Amino acid sequence: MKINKNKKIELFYSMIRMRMIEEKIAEKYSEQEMRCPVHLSIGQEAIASGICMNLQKKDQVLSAHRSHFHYLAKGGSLKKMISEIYGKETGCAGGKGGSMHLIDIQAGLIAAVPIVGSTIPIGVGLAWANKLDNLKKIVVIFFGEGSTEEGVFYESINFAALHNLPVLFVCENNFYSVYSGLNKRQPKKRKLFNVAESLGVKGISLDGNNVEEIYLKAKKIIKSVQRTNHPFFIELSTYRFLEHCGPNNDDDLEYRPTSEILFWKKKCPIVKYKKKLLKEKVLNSKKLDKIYNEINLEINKSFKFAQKSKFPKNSNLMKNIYA
Ligand SMILES: Cc1ncc(C[n+]2csc(CCOP(=O)(O)OP(=O)(O)O)c2C)c(N)n1
Ligand SMILES: [Mg+2]
Repeated sequence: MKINKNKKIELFYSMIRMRMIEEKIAEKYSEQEMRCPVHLSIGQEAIASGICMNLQKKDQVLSAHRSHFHYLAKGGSLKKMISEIYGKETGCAGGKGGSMHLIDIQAGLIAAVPIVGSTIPIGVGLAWANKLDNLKKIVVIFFGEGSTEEGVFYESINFAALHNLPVLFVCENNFYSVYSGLNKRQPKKRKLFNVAESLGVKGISLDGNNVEEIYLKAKKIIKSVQRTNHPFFIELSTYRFLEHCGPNNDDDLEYRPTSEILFWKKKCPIVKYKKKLLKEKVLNSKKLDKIYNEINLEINKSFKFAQKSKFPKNSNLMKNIYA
């Protein structure tokens, strides 16, 4: 299957926009106006873009602590996201959640929860409810490979297989859980998608930095999940470029070998794709400048909007609490 020129530009635009947004968050974080922790996904853009480009508005997404890209790629509002990070009432969670608790039902981001693994059963439950109600929606659960070390992961995969639920598990394998490498946590030869398969959910592993491959493969998989109501598991290898939590580079801490960092920087999903599109003449420097300017304008407007917005009222403190 081929991707047309407009879709290629859309994929590139979505990735570079997400990166520029997080670069701005990183730049402004030291101003101490964003008072929540931020887990930036720079380096992992291709996954959110490639998968979500295949979703419809009615489809539902869940995420974890590293959630900005999932919200943006699902069509969330940049103004609402930045406002949420600034703790303002105009934020998507009314300013009470911050970066790790993005939620926007209209946009289809049903929950982002930083308890590792916790949104996996929520997503499976949602898919079950959708199936019982005969709603033709797909649920996509994004999680890091660290989540596969939580017991609830196994229970959820089993349940999705048992009840044939329309859910897509998307495991972003960036090989680290905070400072612990996967090679210190799991046996060397294990493939995470094999674990899902052993429990009855079909899976594949993909290069998480190749946006076109992700987009095309996910298109087929999502169609098949919709048609058959069978769950599917995609494992994508990728790398986060910045520290686990915060706006900085932490290469000096040496928990990740320099050769490994260099290897993955060379595989940057955006640099690689830009080169490809320039070569194919889908992009040129004039078009690129137009894209950068447009995105910069949007970002600056959104930050201004967030900074000008009000903090939530004290009287709202106990509202929307589940009890
Ligand atoms: C149940 C639980 N245990 C530990 C933590 C602390 N913690 C926060 S993020 C994180 C790493 C998770 O790694 P992974 O799932 O691979 O996601 P990544 O940060 O690599 O995107 C940990 C251990 C937590 N939030 N929840
Ligand atoms: Mg990880």
